[in-house]
Amino acid sequence: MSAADTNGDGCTDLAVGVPRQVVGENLFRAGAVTLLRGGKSGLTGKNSRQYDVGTPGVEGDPAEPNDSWPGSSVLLRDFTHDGRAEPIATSDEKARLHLFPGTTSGPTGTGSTLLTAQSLGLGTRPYFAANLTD
Ligand SMILES: [Ca+2]
Repeated sequence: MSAADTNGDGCTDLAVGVPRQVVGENLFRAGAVTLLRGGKSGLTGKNSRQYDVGTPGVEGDPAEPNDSWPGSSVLLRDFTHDGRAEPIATSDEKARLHLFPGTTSGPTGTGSTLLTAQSLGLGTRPYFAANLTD
């Protein structure tokens, strides 16, 4: 779980990792991240959004049964220094990180990035990205 402003409206949003979230009818243990919006009156479910392997632009195979996808851990940080925090989410079973770019309407799967120890030149590290500390 992590809290930060993801769309630059001045209100703090909350990202919640949902490990092993079932996606669709046959993706068990897929995992997801749910983003709840902060508003002038506080946290709300209005305009909340789920990010998972079925989100357009997210790398993964929605047809692969039991694919493990982020939700183990999630962190919101403004990696791009534009005033909006981007979610980065882990899938510990697959040792990978998913980074979602921010927009004025919030994070999006379009243009999301999959990072692994190998893609970062760190070799094989099976527990890479196991936990993100807020
Ligand atoms: Ca940003």
